[in-house]
Amino acid sequence: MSSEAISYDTLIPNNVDLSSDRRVLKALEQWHPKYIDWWKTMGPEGFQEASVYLRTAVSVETVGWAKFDYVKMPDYRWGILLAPQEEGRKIPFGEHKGEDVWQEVPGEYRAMLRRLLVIQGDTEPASVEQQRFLGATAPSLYDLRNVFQVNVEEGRHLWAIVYLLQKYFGRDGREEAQELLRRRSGDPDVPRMLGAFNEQTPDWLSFFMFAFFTDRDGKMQLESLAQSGFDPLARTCRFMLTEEAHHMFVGESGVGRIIQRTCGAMTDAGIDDPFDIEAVRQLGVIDLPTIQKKANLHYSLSLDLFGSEVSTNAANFYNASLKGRFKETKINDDHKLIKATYPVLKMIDGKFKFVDEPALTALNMRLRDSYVDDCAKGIKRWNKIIENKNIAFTLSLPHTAFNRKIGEFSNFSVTPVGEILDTKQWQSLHTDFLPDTEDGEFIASLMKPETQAGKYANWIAPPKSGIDNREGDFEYVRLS
Ligand code: BYC
Ligand code: FE
Ligand code: FE
Repeated sequence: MSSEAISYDTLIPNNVDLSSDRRVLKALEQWHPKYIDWWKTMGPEGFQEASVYLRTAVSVETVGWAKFDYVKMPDYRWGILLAPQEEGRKIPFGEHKGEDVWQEVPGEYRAMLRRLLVIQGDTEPASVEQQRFLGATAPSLYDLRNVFQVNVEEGRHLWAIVYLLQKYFGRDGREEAQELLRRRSGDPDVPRMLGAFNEQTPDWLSFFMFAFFTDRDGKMQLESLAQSGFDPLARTCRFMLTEEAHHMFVGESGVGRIIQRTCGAMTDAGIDDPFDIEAVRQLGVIDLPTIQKKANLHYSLSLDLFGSEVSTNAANFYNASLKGRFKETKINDDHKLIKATYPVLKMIDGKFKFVDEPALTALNMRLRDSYVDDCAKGIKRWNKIIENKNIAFTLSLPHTAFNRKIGEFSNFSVTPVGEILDTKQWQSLHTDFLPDTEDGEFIASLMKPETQAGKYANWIAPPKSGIDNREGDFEYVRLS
């Protein structure tokens, strides 16, 4: 079977010829009901019977890969879809650079690869768990549909990883697949693996910020894994990235629409001081300084997802040709990093300094730098919206040392502009930088569901255009 055709002859749509791979098909079929169980208990609360206008992948070609239709989420056709195999692909980096890519897992890298897969896989269901209560307060049917689309796709990403685990790791893989359904976001006994995935997503502003900042870590990590010498992983990630683009869109446009509405309401009311928080909140919209605080929070949590700036794990992943750099094949160097160095920001004698480290151990720092650049572009577009309304306010990314729990800066208290504070100063000032209880309560007070087609809650502007080119009053979710 060609890798383009998606087969629907088993319960699990796929382009990996599952019907002739009985062992893996059986393992997946046994896992399926457990997944559905998990989805029904930990997935979107209260909307399992609703008909949602979702897109389902029907091809892995870049054009026309999706079809839109009403689906009840538990009936979504979560499939196993790998991007087409590239003829003659060679390993692009690391010790095995130039060799043919692997179609099986090299024994010496089995443990390392399994670890990478499990960490990646763990984030997917975690985000669904974090978002499970948002349906009750959606600002429109359009937004409701979008969060559900993101959720089913994160579910599919879990399937993607579980397939790799079950196909290439036998019994251990099956055990890991079970564990992926057992851990729970925020549960102190069985938490998810990475910090940001145990945080709450209490409101829609947080959701959009998460989709902008945290899904973007997903994009960067998937880009790095898409370079992998282990070809099935590379191909899986390449297809996941096509879905990730929509998650970025939901995040960026969601925050953008909130900013637009806030600025519009301020202009209409003749308020030109963005720091007159009380006056702005009276309008039933979210003031810009609070939006900045939420950005500070989600950005700093997401920076932690890159791990320590200097990491031997990262060097090992790269040397093993398992995890490359962002746009690896476009970089002009030896792709082995034998003698190369890379500047790493550190705190030395109370001051920030760049220190050259071996480029191999500095790979997390490098990926984080690429991430920061990518985030900055989105911030610029948000600022354009504010500028167009002539409001004197600029959103910005906080200093990379701000509010960190992992890496070089985890023991320091640093403000968004990079001033170093002592613990006492931080205690009295941190609510200036991060959302506090009062901010949370105010935002929560706005979170009332809007379920009439074509209507939007007061605190968010309608989107520029509909999903799948649908008109403004299209019923994206049919509630039952
Ligand atoms: N929280 O050398 P270090 C996505 C652990 S998001 C808790 O500093 P390393 C998505 C680390 O595991 C993308 N623990 O870091 C987004 C290690 O533990 P062990 C997910 C952390 O290993 C939205 C120890 O600390 N994919 O797809 O170089 C919605 C020392 O580690 C954290 C990946 O992350 C943390 N933040 O890099 C849905 C790709 N950071 O081994 C989905 C795969 C580090 O000592 N993962 N630790 O027990 C990796 O490449 C790496 O594991 C990391 C960490 C980049 C995460
Ligand atoms: Fe994902
Ligand atoms: Fe995502």
